[in-house]
Amino acid sequence: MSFREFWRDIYKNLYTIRVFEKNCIRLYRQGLIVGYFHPYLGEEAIAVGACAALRSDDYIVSTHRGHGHCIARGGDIRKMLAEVLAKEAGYCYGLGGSMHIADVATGNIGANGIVGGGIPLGIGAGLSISIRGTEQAVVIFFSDGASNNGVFAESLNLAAIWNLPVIFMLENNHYAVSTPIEEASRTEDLYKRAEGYGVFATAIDGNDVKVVYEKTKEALEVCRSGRGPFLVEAKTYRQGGHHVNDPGKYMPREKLDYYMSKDPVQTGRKYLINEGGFSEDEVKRFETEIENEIKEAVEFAKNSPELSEEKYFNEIVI
Ligand SMILES: Cc1ncc(C[n+]2csc(CCOP(=O)(O)OP(=O)(O)O)c2C)c(N)n1
Ligand SMILES: [Mg+2]
Repeated sequence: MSFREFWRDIYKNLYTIRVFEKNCIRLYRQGLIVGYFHPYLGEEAIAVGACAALRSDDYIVSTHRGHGHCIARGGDIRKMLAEVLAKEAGYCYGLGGSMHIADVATGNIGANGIVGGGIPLGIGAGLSISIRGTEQAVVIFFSDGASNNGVFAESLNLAAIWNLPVIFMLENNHYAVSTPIEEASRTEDLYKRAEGYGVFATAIDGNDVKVVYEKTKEALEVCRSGRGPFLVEAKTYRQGGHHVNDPGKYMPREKLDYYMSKDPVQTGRKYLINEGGFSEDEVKRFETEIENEIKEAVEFAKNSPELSEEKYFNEIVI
């Protein structure tokens, strides 16, 4: 793959996530999305960088903030939007919504409404790989709040003693809802927790897609050679509140400004130009193409039917 193609794919995913989330926020405001909706705005580089390093037969485990992971792994935008809008054409016939999208075709074990609940699922996938003796790997995405859950410690230890090919991708966005990390942990450097379990660990700039890609590649080599697991703490920040109805007023302006100045999509855009050789005009055309693709998917989802009662009772419940 040429540099041009590589950066094209990377930017396509970064920009798709950005536009997807903004469209969904608009749909939510129009009253077309029910339930919770947790935007991935500001964290795009982690999903995109990590997934770009993976093989097609690897697995990922997602979270309640999961659209970015699903898109970066090659999920179907139409099926995602239909799911979010509770339509039959969605990943789960519209019965799961935003927080329950899984995609077997792309090795996406699934989003999860239970904070920390995905971590042991990733350990199970890692154990399965180890028993089958393949060179696959798993990336478990989770955030700082989940790392204060007991299941994180147990999972880390099991992965360590079983040498599982698992990357713990800790998306440290510094908040669990409105609780800042400094109130929930004595150290803000959460990667240090892994060292106590004998697990390789490091912290990186989670807003720089190139850094995330390169570190994930390195961690994957460790995992595939039987020396895993590996914990990567990707430092980042939400560009907004915890969910779509949270204005996030408690987030300090200067910290938000700092992370906004390191916007992951803008950073990726610079790489596309400087390393991918795209001209400004080409990028703009590319962005319009992506926007149109999402607009078309939104229309598809809006015009799709809801799950019928007949299908529900005759094919799904039974
Ligand atoms: C076991 C459990 N406890 C509490 C909640 C309510 N809840 C939903 S999201 C969230 C915060 C999670 O924070 P973090 O793991 O840092 O993820 P982030 O939202 O930052 O991506 C909480 C407490 C839940 N869904 N599951
Ligand atoms: Mg968090």
